[in-house]
Amino acid sequence: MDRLLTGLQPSGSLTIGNYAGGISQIVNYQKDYETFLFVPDMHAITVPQDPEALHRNIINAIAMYIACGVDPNLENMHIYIQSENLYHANLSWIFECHTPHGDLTRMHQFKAKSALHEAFTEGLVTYPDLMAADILLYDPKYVPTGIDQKQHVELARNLAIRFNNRYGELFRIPEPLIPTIGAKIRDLQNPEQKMSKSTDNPKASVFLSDPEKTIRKKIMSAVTDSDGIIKFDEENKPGVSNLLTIYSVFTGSTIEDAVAKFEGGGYGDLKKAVAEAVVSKVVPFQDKYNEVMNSGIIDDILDAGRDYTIEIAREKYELVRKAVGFGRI
Ligand code: AQP
Repeated sequence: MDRLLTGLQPSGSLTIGNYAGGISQIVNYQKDYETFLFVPDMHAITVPQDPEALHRNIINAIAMYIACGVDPNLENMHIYIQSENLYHANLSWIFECHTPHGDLTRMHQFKAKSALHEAFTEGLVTYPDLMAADILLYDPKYVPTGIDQKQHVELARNLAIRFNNRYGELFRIPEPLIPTIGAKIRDLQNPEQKMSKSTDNPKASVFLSDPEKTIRKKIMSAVTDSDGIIKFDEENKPGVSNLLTIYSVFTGSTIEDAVAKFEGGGYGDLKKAVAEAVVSKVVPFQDKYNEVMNSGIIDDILDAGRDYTIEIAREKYELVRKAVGFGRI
C-alpha cells in the first residue's frame, strides 16, 4: 500500500481552510493508502505559544480529525505527535546542514510570518527542513496539502533528490496532493489573504469549533465587492469566489454548479446558502468531537501511533546517519 502523510499545526483551533486543504483529503483517501497523520507541535512553537494552550490544542486537534471522519480503527491509519518521535528533529538537523540559507528565507510562509514577528526565531527560518524530515522519514507517495504548503513540499522533494544523488537512494520523492476545489480558502475579511487559524481578527476565520450562530454571523459579514454580480473570478472577485468555493467544498458540488445555482441572485442569498452548507456539516462534527473527547480513546490512539512510527523513522534515520558519516558504522 502506498503511503500518504500530512500534519496540521496545533497553533490554534482548526479552520474550515484546514478542513478543505488537509483533513477532508485524508478522509477521502484513508481507505486507499497507509496514512500517517501527525500533530506538528514542534512547528507550532516557531511562533510564540502558551504551553497550556498548546497541550490542549494538540488533543483537541486529534479529536477534531476523528470527528471530521478520520477513522482511527483502520489498520493502516497512524495518528501521532511529532515531538514524541525524536528522529524528526535529528533528521531536520542533517537537512539544515544541507540547505542553503537563501532557500529558506525565500519561502512565502517565512516572508509572511517573519513580517508579523519582529524578533522571529531561527525555528521560523528552518521550519521547511523540519517539515522535510517529517515527510521523508516515511517515504510517502503523496502529501495532501493546501496551496500554501506546496512550496515546502517542493523543498522536501529537492532535498530528497539532492540526497539521493549525493549519498545513494535514501528517499522516495513525495508529491503534493492539492485539492481541485478548496486549496486556498480565503480570509473572510481580507479575501486577498488565505484563512488562517492564528488570525488576529476573530471575524476572518470560521473555526470548526465555532457555535452555529457564530458561523452564520461570520459568513453573513464576509467581505465581497460592490458590483453585485455572482461569478467565479478569483483575481477580480476574491470574496465572491471564496464563498462559491466554500459552498462547493461543503456540499460536494462543482464550482460550475455553484455558479449556475446562484448567478443572477444577490450576495445575501449566496451567503445564507454558504452558511447553511457549513453549519450542516460542521455541527455534526462538533457533536462527534464531544463524544471523542469524552471517550478516553485518544491516549491509546497516540501511544499506538507513536510506537509504530518510531520504528519506521528509526530505520530510515539509521540509513541517513550512516550515509552522512555520523557515529559508528
Ligand atoms: N486557508 C486554507 N485553505 C486551504 N488549505 C489550508 N491549509 C491551511 N490553511 C488553508 C492547509 O491545512 C493544512 C494544515 O496547515 P497547518 O496547520 O500545518 O499550517 P498552515 O498552512 O500555516 O495553516 P494555518 O491555518 O494558516 O495555521 P497558522 O495560522 O498557524 O499558520 C495544510 O495542508 C495547509 O495547506
